[in-house]
Amino acid sequence: MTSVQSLAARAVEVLRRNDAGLFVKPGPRVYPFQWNWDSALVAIGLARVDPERGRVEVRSLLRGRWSDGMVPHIVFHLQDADYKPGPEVWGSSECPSAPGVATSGITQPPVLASAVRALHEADPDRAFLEEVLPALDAWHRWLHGTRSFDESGLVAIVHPWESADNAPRFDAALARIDPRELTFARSDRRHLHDAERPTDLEYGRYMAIVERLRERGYRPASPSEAPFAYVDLAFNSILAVAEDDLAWLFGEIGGDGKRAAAGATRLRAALAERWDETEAAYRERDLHGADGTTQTVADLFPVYAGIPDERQARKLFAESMWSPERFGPSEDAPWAVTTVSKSSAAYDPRRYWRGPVWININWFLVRGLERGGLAAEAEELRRLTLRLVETSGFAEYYHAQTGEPLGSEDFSWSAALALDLLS
Ligand code: 2M8
Repeated sequence: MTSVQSLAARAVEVLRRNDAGLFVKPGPRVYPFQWNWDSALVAIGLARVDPERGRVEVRSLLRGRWSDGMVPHIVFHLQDADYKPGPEVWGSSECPSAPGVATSGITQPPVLASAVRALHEADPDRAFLEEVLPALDAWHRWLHGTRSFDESGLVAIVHPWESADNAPRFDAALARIDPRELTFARSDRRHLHDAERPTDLEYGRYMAIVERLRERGYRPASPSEAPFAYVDLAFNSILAVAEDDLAWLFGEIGGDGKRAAAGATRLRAALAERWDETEAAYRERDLHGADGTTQTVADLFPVYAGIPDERQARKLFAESMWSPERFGPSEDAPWAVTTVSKSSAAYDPRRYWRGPVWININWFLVRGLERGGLAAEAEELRRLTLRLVETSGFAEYYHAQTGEPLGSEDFSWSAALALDLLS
C-alpha cells in the first residue's frame, strides 16, 4: 500500500467510526450531534469515496431546517448524548418556525451547496438535486433577507458560534456583552485540556447572547438589533462560493439560478471593496464597533471566493498568508496557515481558534489559491497540510510550532478534507 493509499484508508476509517447512522459526528467524544458546516465538509470528503452516504448526510442536516429557511448550526438528533450546552439551552420547540427535531437557533457558514455540487460532480443524481435545491435556495434567501444590514449584499453573523468561536476578531464585540453565570458543567472540559478551549468568561458571554436572542425567538428585527453583529469575511466568502455553486446546480436541472448568481456577484463586489493594500489583506467589520483588518485568517478568506486579482493574490500570499512573521511557515513554527498572525498580541499557538492550524481553513485556502490561478502556491499548502495529518493524525487542530495534535482526536472534517486533498 502506498502512503497515499494508507492515509486515505485511515481517513475513511475515522469517518466510519464517527458515523452515527444519520450523520457523521464531528468528533467521537466531544461533539456527539450533527453540526452544520462539519457535515457539509464531511460530505465533500464522502463525495470521493461514498457519494450515496454523502447524500444521507445532506438529507439529515436538512431535516433540521426551519420553515423560514434557516439551516441551524446544530441538529440534536440524539437526545441523550453527553454535550453541554445542549438542546435545553436553545428551547427551539418554543419557536413557531422550528422543526420537530431539537436544534440550535442560529446558523453556521453555508458550505452545504458547495458540498452538494461536489457530490453531484462525483456522482450525478438529478432526483437528489430536485429534492434539496429548494431548501438550499431558501436558506440562502433567508441569509440575505434576515442578515443583510445595508445594500452591499454582505451578511452579518449574530453569534461567534456562527463562525470561529473564540477567534480574537470577536474579542472587542464580545467585551461589550455582560457574561452570564454558567448554570451547567461544560462537557468539553471533561474531554479536553482547558488551555485548548475557550475560557469560562467567553462561555458566559456566549450564553448571554443566546439568552438575548432566545427572548426574540432568534429573530432580531435586524442584525444591528442583535447584541453581537459581525461581518465575518469567512462566512461571506463561503456564501459567495455557495451561491455560485447553487446557480451551477440549478443549471444542471434546467432550473432558474439567476437569483443565486446575482447574489454571488453582489457579494464578490462587496468583498473586493474590503481590500486593504497596506495590510495585504481584507477588512472585517464589527457592526457595533470598528472596521479594519484583524490579524486573523478571516482577513485572507476572500481568496477562497477568488476575489483578489492576480496582483493582489500574489501580494496577499507573499506578505500575509506565507509570511513567516504572520500566517506562514517559519523556522520555529513550520506548520501553516496559523489562524491568527504570529505578530498579533492575541496569538496563542494552543488555544482553539486563537492560533492553531486547522485543516478546514487550509482546505478553503488551497481551493481559493487554485481558483485564483496560484497553482504552485496551492500545491505547496496542499502538501504541507497532508504532511501535517500524516505526521500528527486527524486532529481537530494543531500546534503551529510542534505540529502537536490538539482538541478532539479523530476529527471528521480533518479526515474528510484530507481525502479531498488527496484526490
Ligand atoms: C466548535 O463549536 C462548538 C459550538 O458550536 C463547540 O465549541 O463546542 C467550532 O469549532 C465549530 O466551528 C464546529 O462546527 C463545532 C463542531 O466541530 O465545534
